[in-house]
Formats: sequence, structure tokens, C-alpha cells
Amino acid sequence: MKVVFIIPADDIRRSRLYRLGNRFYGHSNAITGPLILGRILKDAGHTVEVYEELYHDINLKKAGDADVICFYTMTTTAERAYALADDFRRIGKRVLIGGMHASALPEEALRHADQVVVGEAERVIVDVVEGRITDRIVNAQCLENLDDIPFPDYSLLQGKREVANVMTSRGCPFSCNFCTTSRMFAPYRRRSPENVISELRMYKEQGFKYVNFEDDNFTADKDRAKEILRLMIKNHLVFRETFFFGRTDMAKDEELLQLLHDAHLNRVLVGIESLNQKSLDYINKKQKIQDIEECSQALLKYRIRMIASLVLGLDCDSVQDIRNGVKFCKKIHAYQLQPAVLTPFPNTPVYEQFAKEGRLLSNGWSHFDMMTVNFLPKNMSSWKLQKEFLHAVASFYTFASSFVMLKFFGVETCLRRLGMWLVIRVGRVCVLFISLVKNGNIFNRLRMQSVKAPGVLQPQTPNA
Ligand code: B12
Ligand code: SF4
Repeated sequence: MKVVFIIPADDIRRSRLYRLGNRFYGHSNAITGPLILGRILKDAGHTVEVYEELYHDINLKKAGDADVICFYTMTTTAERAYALADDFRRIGKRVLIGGMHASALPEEALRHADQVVVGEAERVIVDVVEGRITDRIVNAQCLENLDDIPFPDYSLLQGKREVANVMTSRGCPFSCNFCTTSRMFAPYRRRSPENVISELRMYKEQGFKYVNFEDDNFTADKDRAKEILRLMIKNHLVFRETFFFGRTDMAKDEELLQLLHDAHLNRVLVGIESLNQKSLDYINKKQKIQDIEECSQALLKYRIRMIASLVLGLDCDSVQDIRNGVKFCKKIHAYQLQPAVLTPFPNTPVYEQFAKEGRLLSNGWSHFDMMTVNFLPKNMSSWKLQKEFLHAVASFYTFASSFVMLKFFGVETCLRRLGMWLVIRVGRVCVLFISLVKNGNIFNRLRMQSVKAPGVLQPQTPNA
């Protein structure tokens, strides 16, 4: 059989301008699940292709040859996946849907698919595709031993492949109240260092210059992380640059920091979330302000570039708290700021809370992109929060800060910052202008909502 996987992207992320920016600003990287499932299906004798809409249009004619079309869904891409799925089903194709969003809301996804798989699909994918499992909603049991999972097959990807993504673990031992992945990939599981090294060796041989560790929390188990790093260095499996996700607690271990530096894991996204201890406790972050301060200093010392992630709109945070957070990230010379609007993703405690309190806005799933407000915040209007998001990026990526970056991280970082400075200013003006146009666009709706008292609003669960 021919099986095609599609990783969709929403309208904005498919636009030429966005794709151009993507090319300039980063290296293309893929969602790993379809590359693993594709490999399993290929080994079972099927022909597999994987398409990423973020980087290329799908060749619908080519994909249309397939017997089975498989969609990966995040919440923000669910509507696009459903639209494509409906098109394929109209011409008689069999459609399967899986991934983060479908796993949280399988009944919704089933309206657009022949079968939906909830959870990690390695154990069931062949039986589902070959018709031995016929349940319309398949609850997949995850594999306990991650070393049993075959490595992703990048040759299936139609288009460029610049970065290989490695998941050395799945899930996270913590459980912040807004986090989707620690719930989707539960329980927390780890691969053996030797198994990770074999995968890295494969990417070296395939000529990849960049590898990202996409684990939700690579340094959760510090001893294992150190062993992987030692083996990378010993076996000459160090890549030009490796991005990873970490927590502030990694900075308490100097040996770990040195190994991260030596193995070129030199760009890390750290969830600072808020500089208000009440908020950190409310989201169950298990992190103190002092941890954040120590971590920022330690990373700077070891020349590991910090992408500081803040969550905007937490119930205990005021506008001033948000601004304090941004100010702090500037003060510590964070390499990048990633302000994420609090997003009530289905199947998280924060979603349940807002649904119960009638605070979800019916904006449609495509706006669940962590940049758009989809709920009624406690201490400001939704439009004010949207503007604070724009303010946060604009006040972090200033013209002057580009030259500070020159001192700390060199010319390339300075030029990227200048690019961001320009794009953000143009983007901010566009959003503010669009918000004045009364054509039902999301920003105009948020602006209009802010003039009503929250009690007057009729927030609903977004539908698709
Ligand atoms: C790599 C990555 C990216 C890359 C690549 C994205 C792309 N090419 O589209 C980049 C950095 C560009 C990116 C961008 C974005 N991302 Co992203 N990303 C990830 C990350 C870190 C890893 C994905 C991965 O490889 N997972 C590991 C593999 C093993 O799991 P998997 O792919 O889900 O596959 C398993 C199952 O889902 C299932 N499965 C998967 N597909 C299918 C299909 C079928 C048919 C079946 C049966 C089963 C099945 O089986 C697989 C094997 O077990 C995840 C976090 C995470 N842990 O998943 C976030 C994540 C998916 N991203 C997220 C978000 C929000 C975004 C952005 C909106 C961020 C932004 N503001 O721009 C954009 C949207 C991009 C888009 N396509 O429109 C969220 C989604 C939350 C949600 N519930 O929807 C996540 C979960 C991170 C988070 N914050 O929690 N992302
Ligand atoms: S530490 Fe990060 S990955 Fe772990 S639960 Fe919290 S937000 Fe999720």
C-alpha cells in the first residue's frame, strides 16, 4: 500500500512571507512521529511519503495516489488537517488522524477520519493501516522501552531536511498545569545513552550538520544526560549546534553545564514562565525566582544561549508582572525571548479550569498558536493581553539590544536580532491596523470584546 503522512500548517504559516522568514531565521525541522511511523510501515513493506506543509505545498496529485492518508495534528493545525481530510475523503481516500490534538479530542477528529489513533501509535500503526484493527477510535498503548522504537527515517520526508530531531526521552516528570506534552507522553520514559548514540551516529553518516534534542526536558535525568554528552564527545558525534529544552535546575550542576558546552548543546529553551513566585506556584512549576537568576548567570558563564520562555496571562500575573518578566530577560542578556500567550490546550488542567469558569473564547483552533489570546484573563482584558504580547516582543528586540548581542554572541546573532527588530515593528503595526478593520478578524474581535464586561461575553468551547 502507499501511505502518505501530512503534517499540516495553518494559513499564516503556509504563506510565502512566513516560509521566507523561516528560511532566513532558522533551519527546517520535522515532527518526528510520522518519520518513525513511516519507518515502521516501510519495514512492513509499504511505500511511504511524509509532507511538511510548513515548508512546502503538498503535491496533492502525488499524495492523491495514496491508499491511506495520515494526518498529524497539533491544536493549531487541526482545522487545516480536517479540511484536507474532508477533501481526501470526498475523493474516496481512507483517512487516519493522530497526534497531539486528535489524542485530546478523538471524537471531534473522527468527524473527519475513518479512524483516529489516541496516543503514541508505534504499536498499532501497521495493524490499523492493514485493517486488522478496525475500531474507529484506537487507544494505543505506549511502548515502555523506548529503545525498541526504530529510528526516524528522514528519507521519507519530501523536501529539505536540514536538522535531525532526536527524542532521547518522552514526557517529563513534572506536571505544569498548562503543559500538553507531559500528559500526551505519560509516563516519563528514557532511552539508554547507547541507543541515542546509535541514532546520532546514523545522522553523522547521513551528513546532518545540525541535530536538535526535542525532549520536553532533556536534563530531567542529569546523570543520563551527562552520560549521553560524554559519549557524544568520546565518539566524535558533536554537531555544529544542538538545541534542547531544559529547566533552570540544570544550572545547579557545573559538570553538566561543561559537558553541554563541550558537546555543542549551546542553545536552550528554558521555561522561566513568570517572575512572580505566586504564579510559579499556581502553575505547579516547582521553581524559585532564585533558580531562574542562578540559571541565567550559569548559562552565560558557559556560553550556552538561553531562549527565555515566558507565559503571558497567568491568573496571578498583572500587566506589571509581564513587563517585569521581559525586563528581567533583557537584563540577563537572554539570546531570544519566547513569550507564549497562555494557551488552554485541550486535556490540560488549565483548559478544564477555563471551561468550568466559562472563560474560553470561541476563536477556532487555528488561533491556539501561543501567540493569540483564546481566553478571558483575570487581571486584564483579552485585547490588553494581546497587546502585551506585542509589547513584550517589541521591548525585548530593540535596535540597541542587537548590538549588545554582538558583544555576547557575535555578528550572526546581531544580524538576526536586527531582522527580528524590523519584522516585529512591521508586524505590530499590521496587527494594530487589522484590529481596526471590522471584518470579523481575530484581532478586531479581541479588541471589541475588551469593551464589554467579561460577564456579558458568551465564551464557548471552540469548535471545528
Ligand atoms: C519539533 C516541533 C516543532 C517544529 C516542527 C513543526 C512542523 N514541522 O510542523 C517547529 C519548531 C517548527 C514547531 C512549530 C510549532 N509548534 Co511545535 N513542537 C515540536 C515538538 C518539540 C516535537 C514534535 C515531536 O517530534 N514529537 C515526538 C514524537 C515522538 O511524537 P509525535 O510526533 O507527536 O508522534 C507520536 C503521536 O503523536 C502519534 N502520531 C503522530 N502523528 C500521527 C499520525 C497518525 C495518522 C497516527 C495514527 C498517529 C500519529 O504517534 C507518534 C509516535 O508515537 C513538539 C513537542 C512534543 N513533545 O511533541 C512541539 C509541539 C507539537 N509544538 C507545539 C506548537 C504550539 C507549535 C507552534 C504553534 C509554535 C508557534 N507558536 O509557532 C508551531 C506550529 C507549526 C505548524 N506546523 O503550524 C505544541 C502543540 C501543542 C498542542 N497541543 O497542540 C507542542 C506540543 C509543544 C508544546 N508547547 O507543548 N514545532
Ligand atoms: S517542566 Fe516543561 S515539559 Fe515539564 S511539565 Fe513543565 S512545562 Fe511541561
